[in-house]
Amino acid sequence: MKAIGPRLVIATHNAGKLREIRDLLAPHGIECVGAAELDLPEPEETGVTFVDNAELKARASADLSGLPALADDSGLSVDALHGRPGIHSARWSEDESGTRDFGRAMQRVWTEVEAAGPDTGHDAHFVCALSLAWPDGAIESFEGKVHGTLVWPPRGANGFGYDPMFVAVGMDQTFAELDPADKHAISHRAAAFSKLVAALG
Ligand code: ITT
Repeated sequence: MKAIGPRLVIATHNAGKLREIRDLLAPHGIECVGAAELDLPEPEETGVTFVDNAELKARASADLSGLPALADDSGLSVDALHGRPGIHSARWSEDESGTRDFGRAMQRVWTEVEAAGPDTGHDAHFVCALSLAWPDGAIESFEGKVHGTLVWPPRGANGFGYDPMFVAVGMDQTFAELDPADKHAISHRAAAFSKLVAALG
């Protein structure tokens, strides 16, 4: 795979993701600049898969900045809801004006899981697709997952998004109760990152 340093655009406007991606890239000596710092617009997410959307975000930022760009498209996939909210995970948090509230999004997930009936269980997984795009048109994508269970009520103040209602397999604490370093050891984002780092050689 082509080199990505020394400067990489992180093609996200989500502060929680940007913090985690910076932490995960820190050991690799790459200078990261956020899309918001470069005033790059947020492209419309018209894809039907996580990889589609990660690729369109990475491509847009690489083309506009002239630098390699890394995008993350991710979400929560709930078995009882046949994989929803999935690629619509951010959209489930938005009201008509586009304001995000993950308390509302988590409540909707829980209400729909309860409505699905007692036999469907609470299994869920997070998915993360990472795409690296270069200004010359090259692009590479990697996907990671972490399996777990949904809990109610939400617990913990770390992390972001749906973290307060997700307990990974083998853990007792939600992702929002874990130290960030412990989430990074097992998360969907970390799993996608280790594939990316392996491909960098
Ligand atoms: P960008 O497109 O600008 O990167 P976004 O928040 O719109 O930001 P997505 O479309 O990929 O990004 O939405 C993913 C949503 O899934 C995100 O807003 C979170 O709520 C949720 N999500 C993803 N990773 C998560 C994680 O590690 N913990 C909790 N929730 C997560």
